[in-house]
Amino acid sequence: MERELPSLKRKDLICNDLPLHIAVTGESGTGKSTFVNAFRGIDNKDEGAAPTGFVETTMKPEPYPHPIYPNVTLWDLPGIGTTKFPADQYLKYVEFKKFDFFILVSADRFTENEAMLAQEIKKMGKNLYFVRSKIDNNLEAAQKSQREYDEEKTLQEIRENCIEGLEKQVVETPQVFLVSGFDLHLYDFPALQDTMERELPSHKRDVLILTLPNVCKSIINKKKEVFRSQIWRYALTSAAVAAVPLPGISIAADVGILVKVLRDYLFGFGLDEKSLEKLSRDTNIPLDDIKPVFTCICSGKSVTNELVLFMLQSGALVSAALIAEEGSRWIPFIGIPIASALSFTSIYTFLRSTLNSLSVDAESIRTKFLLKKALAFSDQEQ
Ligand SMILES: Nc1nc2c(ncn2[C@@H]2O[C@H](COP(=O)(O)OP(=O)(O)OP(=O)(O)O)[C@@H](O)[C@H]2O)c(=O)[nH]1
Ligand SMILES: [Mg+2]
Repeated sequence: MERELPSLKRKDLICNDLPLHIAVTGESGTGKSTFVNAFRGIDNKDEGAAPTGFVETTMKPEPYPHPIYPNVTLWDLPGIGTTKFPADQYLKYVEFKKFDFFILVSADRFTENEAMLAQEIKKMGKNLYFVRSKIDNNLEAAQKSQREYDEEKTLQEIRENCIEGLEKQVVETPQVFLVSGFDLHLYDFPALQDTMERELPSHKRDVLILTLPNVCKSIINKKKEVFRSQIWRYALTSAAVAAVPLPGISIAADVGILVKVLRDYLFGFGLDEKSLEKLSRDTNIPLDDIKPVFTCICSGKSVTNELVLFMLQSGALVSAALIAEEGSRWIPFIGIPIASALSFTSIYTFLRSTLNSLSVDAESIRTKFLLKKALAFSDQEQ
């Protein structure tokens, strides 16, 4: 009779499927939809993008799930001025309870209505971050009009101006972040990421971290830590399978687990085929020039059973452990615990070293291609 494998459920493999709802609100034309798209790592022109432009006004709350982590939803909300509701009714209308936090986008000073909304959101016990959008436009204008242009000074002036305006409208310690929806790498988006993550309850923090775009080194490191903290689960699942005394089954199941985990890593670090094609399009750098920077065999590839087996065989330490595991399961009584321990160790070692290489590759992409593109963009503006 055929023995069944211990079944691998989705929850064993993906540990971050708690729901996270992020509300993005602000007046018409301020760049909400552009921000929602950029946050989800997609362009305004891409399929599934929130519609943007001068005529596409956000009239009702519209959910946009993250393309890789569908448990994370960005909500594109109509501005409080568009609905003409007072702050408390507006929050009821958008069903504020379901949101984990709010982002209020403005392309200029924050209005009185928005300040009242901020107070109401605070009263409801939710966090709110002010995003001052279209900063690229302001810098371009400042450059044209100032004799001694200083980018940092200009940014600081805009920041202080927004904060002062909000404080005058009795918003206590407002957190204002200057952002360009066209290039999240620049200005205050990395600081916004850090603040959102720090202020979320701990059980949702990992969910947000994995969703955030790889715009700074600290996010790549945090993603690595989240993934690393999950490795023991996969290794334990593998050890449970290794306890099944049938030759070949343990390796087959390990490979099945590893394919799924490595795909998750590639998506998280933006090293999957689709993300790299997009990077190539955005930067005008051919894929053949991007791929040589990779240190990990699976970066930029479609992860298959064959690829994982190849990677396992290439890692001498891991493959020796796997061969020993297959042999040891035939030693009566103590054989199965030995096989389980080996399986745990081999999977643990394999995933840790692959994760390290993938995080190195993600950082290479960021510094060699994304930052260069951002710098070229700001050079062009100067
Ligand atoms: N320069 C610049 N333009 C931006 C930025 N964000 C948005 N835009 C442009 O501003 C216009 C409005 O952007 P949307 O994202 O549609 O704004 P919205 O707040 O969703 O607008 P409604 O849905 O009408 O309320 C579009 O033409 C965008 O391309 C930005 O950061 N910089
Ligand atoms: Mg919109």
